[in-house]
Amino acid sequence: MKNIDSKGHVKGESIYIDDISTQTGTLFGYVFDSPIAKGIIKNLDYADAEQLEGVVHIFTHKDIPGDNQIGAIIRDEPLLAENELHYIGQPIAFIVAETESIAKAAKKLIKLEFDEKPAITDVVEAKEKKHFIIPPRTFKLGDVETAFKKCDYVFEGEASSGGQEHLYLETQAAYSTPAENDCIKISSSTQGPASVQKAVAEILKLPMHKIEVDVIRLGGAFGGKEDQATAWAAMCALATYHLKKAVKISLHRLDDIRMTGKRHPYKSFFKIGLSKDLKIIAYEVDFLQNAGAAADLSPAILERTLFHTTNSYFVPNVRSTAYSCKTNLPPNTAFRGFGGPQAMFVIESAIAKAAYELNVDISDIQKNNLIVDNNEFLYGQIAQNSLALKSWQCVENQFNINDNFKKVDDFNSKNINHKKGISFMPICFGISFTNTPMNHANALVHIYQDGSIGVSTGAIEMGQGVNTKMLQVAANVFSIDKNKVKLETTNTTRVANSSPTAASSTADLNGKALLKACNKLLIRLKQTASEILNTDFEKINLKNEFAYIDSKKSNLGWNELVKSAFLKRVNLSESAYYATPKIHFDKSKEKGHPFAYHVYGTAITTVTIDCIRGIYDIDSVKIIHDFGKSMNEILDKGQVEGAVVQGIGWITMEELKYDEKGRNLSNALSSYKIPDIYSVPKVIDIKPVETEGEDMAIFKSKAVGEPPFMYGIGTYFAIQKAVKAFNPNYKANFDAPFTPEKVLLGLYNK
Ligand code: LUZ
Ligand code: MOS
Repeated sequence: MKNIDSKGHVKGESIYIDDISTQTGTLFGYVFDSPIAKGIIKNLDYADAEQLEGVVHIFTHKDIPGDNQIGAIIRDEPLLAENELHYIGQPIAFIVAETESIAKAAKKLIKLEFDEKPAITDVVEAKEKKHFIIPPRTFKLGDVETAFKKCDYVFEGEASSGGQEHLYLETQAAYSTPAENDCIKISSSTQGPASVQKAVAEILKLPMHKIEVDVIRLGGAFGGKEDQATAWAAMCALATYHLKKAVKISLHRLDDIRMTGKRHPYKSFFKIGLSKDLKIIAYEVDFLQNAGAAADLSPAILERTLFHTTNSYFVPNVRSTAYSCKTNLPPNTAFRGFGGPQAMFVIESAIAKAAYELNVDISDIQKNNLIVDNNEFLYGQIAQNSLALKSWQCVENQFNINDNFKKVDDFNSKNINHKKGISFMPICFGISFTNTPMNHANALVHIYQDGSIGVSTGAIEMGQGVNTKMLQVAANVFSIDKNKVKLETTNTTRVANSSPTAASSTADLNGKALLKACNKLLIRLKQTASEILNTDFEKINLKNEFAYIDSKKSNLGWNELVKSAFLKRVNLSESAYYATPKIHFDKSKEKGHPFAYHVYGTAITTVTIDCIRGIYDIDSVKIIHDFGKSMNEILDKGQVEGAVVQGIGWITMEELKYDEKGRNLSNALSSYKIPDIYSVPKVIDIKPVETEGEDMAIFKSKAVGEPPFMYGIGTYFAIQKAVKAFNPNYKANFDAPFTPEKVLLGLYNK
């Protein structure tokens, strides 16, 4: 089944925040933000700005009736700055005017006097000064000290990975409208409507029931709207609260890039120990996470980094420590993979380093250490149904791996100015929010008397097709045509206290809740049918919009059945709650069983580099991916393709640069390059690994949003091997993104 939104998207009829018809008298907001990365506000003078014709009001922290706070995990982030400034782009005032251009003009009239202080942008400096968001955390398995002494080989090194701009097509946006009795309705481009509702209620000192948050769909998010949609919604709501007027904001791209946080850059230090037969015996790593100026989701992201320390490998002795370093950059935030990719890049770097030193192929070490059933992850969970080795073997067989390696060698022996490289990238990603209490969802189903159905869940449609999957669940349970089911907007008055659409878990959690609600209704409808058809309940089945007695079709159709149930006063509405069973985690021991299951897969990537220019082409990425039993192959393949390209962008070309004053030098699409049609792999071949599926996944169809992002990491090592093929003196370092400039330097370093 195709994405139910595809027609609307193609015709331009799908509605995003900026497409919502505005009320008469709607006002427009514009943010006045910090021009410096660190300092103290001495004076804020907005008298002239407020005089400008068409300016309605300029809001500062003084206008906030409740807590000036949007920090969800740690209360360390004011909505509007009070005295201190912590990053360039930090909101200070919210200008509300009759038009956006007036608000923009007013911004230029605001005078800010400040005392500028030296900014910290570097994690090593932040760590030395002990500028931490939370105290460091350590996960341990076995005994690394003793184990390192027994290793035949020990290698140390460092690895860095860069940040990443989300570049969702729809920028951050919100539209708030007044309702009676001081209530406010907000349309927000958020992954987490319940968190927006809670934050706004606290800021306005109102009970949550006075704030309604509604989401039709997002134009992409990738994690960038898990936490960071809140500020804009809160500013609009603050203005609506005071002015009793509708207020809208839709960030301009450059403002969005400047003001919002991104993927966390990491700098990491590793030590890896192996035995003669290339078993990894011990692994030790320190992760330095660049959190930016406030906590945001950094502690949770740090935690996922720790969980993914050893990727899809079993290492019996591990010590992994992670530091969340506070710097003067915009608070970094969730981004597809959520700290997992950063961890996985480091162990892949450690393995590559060992392989280069030992003069073996990287894959000789990788394949030899894949996690198998009953191995223990460093956080205590035992591997079950591991597909690490199986997906690896499938890649070898289905894509003729020996042939591929040979072709690369042949090419390299025949060509001087072009070299090829090939790499394996296995992945293993844990599915569930690492914060156990977040693993729950609600669904609400109405069957209308004409047989049509309306479904509400806590899931946010952001292009990934979750609404299509939800529709499939309902249509499947009742065995009715898909056109009979409609997905309603995601709204806090229909589905309350939802977790954000994140952690790849949304189809699982909301799908399971929806399945439960539909099954409860199904029982009532079968009961009704058995009464009408005068037969036992157990004999009734609903199939293709008809009631069946055992396998014999009756003439009781779906519409008639629903109508009869309605007249018999059977309740045709139902809600249900689902909470992932079995998972738990004890933070005092850093042990538990945090994930419902893991998603596995293996990719092989082949690249060709141009040894004169340093530029490169990605010839192919061939993947065996663990979909479980996919409930929608079109959507799932689309997720894998998009994730691979986004992962390659992160590891190769997307280079965020800040100067020492904390200014983003890559603040536009002219200076920040994301993959386009010319730079994507020429071939992306995706095949499923054969498996029974996973009971904890909806219809055994595994979570797909984030895991394939990490296939992109393989490109780094394919390029590196190509550089090595050209320059025998190349000193491999692990400093992503591997831009053409760095390739060129690598090709000619001595
Ligand atoms: N968000 C979150 C996430 O709050 N917790 C998680 O574990 C997570 N994992 C991936 C992406 N978003
Ligand atoms: Mo996410 S990084 O699943 O919002």
